[in-house]
Amino acid sequence: MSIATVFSSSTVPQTMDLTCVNTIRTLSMDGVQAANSGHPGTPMALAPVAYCLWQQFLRFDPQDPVWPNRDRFVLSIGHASMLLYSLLHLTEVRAVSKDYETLGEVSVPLDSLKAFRQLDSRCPGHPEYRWTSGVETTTGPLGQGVATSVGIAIGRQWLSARYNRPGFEDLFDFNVYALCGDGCMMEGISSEAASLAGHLRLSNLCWIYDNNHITIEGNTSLAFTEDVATRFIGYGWNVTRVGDANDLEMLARAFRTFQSTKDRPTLIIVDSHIGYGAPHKQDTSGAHGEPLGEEEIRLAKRNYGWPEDKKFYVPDGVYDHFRQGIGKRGKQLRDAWFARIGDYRKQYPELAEELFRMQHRQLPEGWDRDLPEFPADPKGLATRESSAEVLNAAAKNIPWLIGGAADLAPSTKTRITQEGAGDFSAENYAGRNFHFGIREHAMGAILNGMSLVKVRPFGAGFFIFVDYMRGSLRLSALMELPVIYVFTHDSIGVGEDGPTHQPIEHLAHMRAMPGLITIRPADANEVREAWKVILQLHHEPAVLVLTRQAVPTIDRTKYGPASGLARGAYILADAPGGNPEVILIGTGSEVSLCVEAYEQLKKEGVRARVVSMPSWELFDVQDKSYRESVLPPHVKARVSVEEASDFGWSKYTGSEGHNVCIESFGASAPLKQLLKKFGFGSERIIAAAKSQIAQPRAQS
Ligand SMILES: Cc1ncc(C[n+]2csc(CCOP(=O)(O)OP(=O)(O)O)c2C)c(N)n1
Ligand SMILES: [Mg+2]
Repeated sequence: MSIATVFSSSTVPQTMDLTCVNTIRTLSMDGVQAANSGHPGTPMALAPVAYCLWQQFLRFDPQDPVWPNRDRFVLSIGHASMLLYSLLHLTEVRAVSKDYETLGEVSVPLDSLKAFRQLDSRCPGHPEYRWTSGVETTTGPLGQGVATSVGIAIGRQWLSARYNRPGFEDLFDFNVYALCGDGCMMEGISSEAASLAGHLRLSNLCWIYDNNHITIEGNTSLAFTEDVATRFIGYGWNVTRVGDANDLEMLARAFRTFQSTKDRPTLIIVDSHIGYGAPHKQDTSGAHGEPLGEEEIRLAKRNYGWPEDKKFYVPDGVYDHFRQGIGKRGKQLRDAWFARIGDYRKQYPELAEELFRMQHRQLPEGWDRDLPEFPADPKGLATRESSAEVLNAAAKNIPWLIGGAADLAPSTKTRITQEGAGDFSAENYAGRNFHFGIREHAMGAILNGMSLVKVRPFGAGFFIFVDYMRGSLRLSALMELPVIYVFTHDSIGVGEDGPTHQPIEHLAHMRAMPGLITIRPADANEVREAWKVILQLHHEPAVLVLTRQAVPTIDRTKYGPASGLARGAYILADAPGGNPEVILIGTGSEVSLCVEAYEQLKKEGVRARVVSMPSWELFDVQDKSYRESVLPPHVKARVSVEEASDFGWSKYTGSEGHNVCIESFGASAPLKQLLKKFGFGSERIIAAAKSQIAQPRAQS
C-alpha cells in the first residue's frame, strides 16, 4: 500500500508497517524539537525507505551489531542522524564494548533520544562510529559516507576472495547500503568513489539517493541540474527509480533488483518529500535544518493519525514487530554463521586464525621477523626505498596488510611485490595491490571503509596531495582507525617539480590533527622502526612521511640506536658527559645535516647534542623525565632544522630558540641549488648553534 494514500482519507488507516514508519518519523521530530536543533525533514521523508530496508532486507542482528558478516548500513546524510538513532532504538541494538564484546544494555535507550545533541548523549548531532554501537561509520561531512561505503564493499570483496572456501562460499557475502542526498551527490568525492565502484563492479554495493530537490539554500535548481541517473549509468552502475518514497512495495522491488544484480553496483533514486506530512514545511528548505516547532509537529502528527500531544511515543507492538522482522531474521543468520565458523576452523585452521587475529586487530605471530636491518652507508638510500623493503617484509607475514596508491605506486614504492600478491580488480578481488586511480579524497574514505572491515589498509601518494584528502584523513583520526598513509616527496627535496609539489605547511597540518601519528624518519633504520610502531597501532591512523632523494644510513655503532624512534625523539649524538651547551633537533632528511654540523662543532670544541625527532606525537606522550632527559630544560640554546614551515617548533626550541625552516612555497630547481637557496647546509646550522650559545638569556 502506498502510505501517500493515507492523506486522502479523513480517517487514517494504521497498518503495523505504517505505525512503525510513523514512530520513526515522530521520534525524529520530537528528538530535534527537544534539542531545539537538528534536522527533522529528511528522517520524516525517508522513514519508509529505512524501514523497508531494515525490516525486510538488512541482514543485521541487533543483538550482535558487530557480527562480521552483517550487512552494513551507512547514513551518508549524517545530518539526518535521528533517522538512524530511531532505528537503533526501535530495533533494540545492543551496546558493544571497545573490545567488541556485546554488552547487555541497549545502545540507544529512549532517554538518549530525548537527549539528542546533549553532552555525552549516545545521540550526538551526527552519527559517530565507536560512540554509538550500530553506527557503522562517522558521517556528517557530505560525501564521506558514500565514499566510505565503497571501501567497505571493497573490503568485503577482498575478504570473500580470500576466506570463502569450498563449503563456505558465503562466509563473507554481506551487502553495503548507503543512504545519500543531494549534498552527497554534489560533493566531488562521491564521483570519485562511484567511478571506482563502477569500474570494480561492486555488486554488493547499493546507494539510495534521496532525490528531494532540497538543500539548505532552497531548491536544488539553484546549483544542481545534472542528470544523476545518466551520470551513474555512465559509471557503469545499475540505476533504478522509486517514484514515491512512501511506496513500500516499490521500494522492496528496488531492493530486490539490487540483490539480483550481480555484475555492478546499484543506485536507487528515490523521490521524496522533505518534511513529509508537515503542512507548512513539507518540500521546503525550512524542513531541513531546524526544529519544526510545536504547532507544526502537532499538525504533522494529526496528518499521520498520531496522538497529537504524545512525545517520544512508541505504540504497543512496535518493538515486537521489529523483533519479529529484522530481529528474528538477523539472529538466525548470525547464529547460523557462528555455528559454521567452528567447522571452518577445523577445515581451514590457518585461515580461521588469520580471521580471528584480524578481527581483533592483532598481528600474526612473528610478523616482524623479516624486517631488514640496514648497514651504515654515507650515500644511503631514499626513505621511500627503504620503506618499500620494510613494507614488503611485513606484508610477507601479515596477509591482510593490503593497499595501494593514487596512481603513484611506482613513485611511492608501495607495491607489494611478492609472488602472488596480485592486483585488486573486478577480475581478481584477492589482489593485494590496489589501484585507487587519481582520486586522493576517495582513496582516504575507501581506506577508512576497508579499515572498518578490519583489514589493514595503506594508501600512498605525494605528501603535497594530502591537501586533497584531508577530509577523509580527519575521519580516520576521528574514528580512531589504524589506517596507514604513506606519503613520499616530503619536502623541497623533490627538486625540479617546484612549489606545486613541495610541501611546506603540511607537517604542521598533520601534527595539528588530534589522534594522528605523524612520523618523518631520518634514515633507513628509522624507517624500519617507524613501520614497527605503525603496524602495532590499534586506534590511530599514521602518516609516514618519506623522501624521494637518498639520505645517508646513519652509522648506529657510532650514534644512538634507531629504536629510539618509538619514543618520538631520542639522542642521536651527544656532548661529552651528556652535558650539551646547544641542542640541534632535526627530522627526516635534515637529521644527517645536524650530524654533519655536530661533527664540525665538536672539532671546534663546541658541546652539541643532536636529537632526532621523527614524531612529535610519540614524543609528547613520553613521561616527563624521558622528555627532559632528551631536551633538558636548562639547555636553552636550541636549533630545529626542518625543510618546512616553522609552525609549532617553538614548543621544543622555546621562543628564543632558532628554527631553520622555509617560509615560502619553495622553488623549481635541481636539489643542490634549492638547498643553497633555502640555506639547508651544515654551515647555517653551525652558525645558528653558535649564535644560540652566545645569546644572552634571562636567568630562570
Ligand atoms: C562537506 C559538507 N559541506 C557542507 C555541509 C553542511 N550541510 C549539511 S546538510 C547540507 C545540505 C544537504 O542537502 P541534502 O544532501 O540534499 O540533504 P537534505 O536537505 O535533502 O536533507 C549542507 C550543505 C556538510 N555537512 N558537509
Ligand atoms: Mg536534498
